[in-house]
Amino acid sequence: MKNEWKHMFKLDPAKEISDEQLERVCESGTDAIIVGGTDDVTLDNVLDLLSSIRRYTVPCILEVSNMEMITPGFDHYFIPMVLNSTEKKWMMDIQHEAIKQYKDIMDWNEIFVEGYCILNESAKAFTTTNCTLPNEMDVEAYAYMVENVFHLPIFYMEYSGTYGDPQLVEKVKGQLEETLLFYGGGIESVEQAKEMKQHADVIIVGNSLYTNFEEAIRTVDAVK
Ligand code: 1GP
Repeated sequence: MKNEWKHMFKLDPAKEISDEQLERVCESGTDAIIVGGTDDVTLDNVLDLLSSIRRYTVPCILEVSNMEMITPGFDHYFIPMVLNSTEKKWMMDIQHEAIKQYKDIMDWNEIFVEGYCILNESAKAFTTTNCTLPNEMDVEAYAYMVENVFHLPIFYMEYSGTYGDPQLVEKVKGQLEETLLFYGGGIESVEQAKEMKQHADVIIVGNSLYTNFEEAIRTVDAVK
């Protein structure tokens, strides 16, 4: 696991970004670009975005949210297991199906499984995967399980679309020794980036690239 990672941008293949902005994202000094989203993600728009990012040297990661978007050519693949989904499908069955289809070509040096905890009830991913909102003790116990039961490399606190609770991020970090803590959601300023990075190993900045580009770019230097 790359524990020198500190900052990543997440680009949504279904959203527009200009060539000039993409260049600045890729040359920003971020540790990697994650390609991922919930709605309207297709193989075509994933391949378009991948080929644009590939003009630069920044590592590129595919976060797999449906089977149709899987393609070779990325440096790494993140596979989420949604811990607080009420449906086994999102924790186990899709991954099981993917292994059946692709295990002969899967390179486990490139693949990282994420224990995913979705903490914003309004996030599209929360409703799509039929999540329930965990309380603080639940989240801490999920983190503990990800490290000690499942031995996964990443625990991802996903607040997508809203800024989360830094005190909870701090408590969750206290549960983890080996597993890396990823925080994503609502980071729109240098101050927020710094606040979450105090506790999380890696912060992920997504939506603010599409709403306040200049400030989003500044989050890289804020945490490096
Ligand atoms: C989304 O965690 C990322 O999957 C980042 O969240 O889009 O709210 O920045 P935002």
